Amino acid sequence: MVGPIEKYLLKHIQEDGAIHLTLIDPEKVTAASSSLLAKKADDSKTTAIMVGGSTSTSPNHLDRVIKAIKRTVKIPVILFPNNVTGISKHADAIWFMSLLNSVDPYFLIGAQVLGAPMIKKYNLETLSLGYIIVGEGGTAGIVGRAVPIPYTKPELAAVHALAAQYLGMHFVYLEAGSGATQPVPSNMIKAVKYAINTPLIVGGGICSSEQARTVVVAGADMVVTGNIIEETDNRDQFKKLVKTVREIGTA
Ligand code: 1GP
Repeated sequence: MVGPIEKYLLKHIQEDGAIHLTLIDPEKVTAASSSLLAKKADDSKTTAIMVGGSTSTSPNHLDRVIKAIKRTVKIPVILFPNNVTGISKHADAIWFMSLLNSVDPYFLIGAQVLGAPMIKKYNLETLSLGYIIVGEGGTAGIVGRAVPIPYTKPELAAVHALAAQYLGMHFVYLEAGSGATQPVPSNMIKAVKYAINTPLIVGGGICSSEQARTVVVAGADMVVTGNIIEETDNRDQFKKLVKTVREIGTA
């Protein structure tokens, strides 16, 4: 079944060719500062806000952050959980994700089993997602006990993504890790895009409009950025990046 937030994302991908999502890490913000970031993201015409971080552990703080964002903007707020503590009843939806290249069953299915009853209780819309960590992998790779797929092995990323699709997952996410020194390279994005027909999300280390352009041209349907919006001296750069995603998507 496809819920309203999934329909919203698919509609915007169809209309704009590619969309931008803003990631806010609850660990790096207060409720007040998350509201300012959300306003900046919304003003820049990002399509939705994701909330989550690899080392975030306080459900109370997460609730406060999401409530502050929801009071400020109307665009959807989607949870991007690192664990069962990443669930909040105040969000509009949750990436219900499995870290496909983790060696730890907890991140493949354990956390999902523990979190499922709470998600049902809160009536949160689930967006099923195959999450694949590549390249440096960053903190997400370490915390999630992943064996990151090297950038030199695009075909391995492609078969992970294909397996996700065959398992019925509706989205695939290629994650380079927040703050990665090199975003996911074009040849890996192309190989994955060629293998699947579900929407492809790409994130990690994208901090310029040129880099955003490269990942959209290679085939990303959704571009996620986190760090760039927090760099206050880069207000215009963020706006330009979001605009580039849409412009290249429709080109
Ligand atoms: C991390 O892909 C996201 O999950 C965002 O990464 O913070 O490097 O933009 P950045």
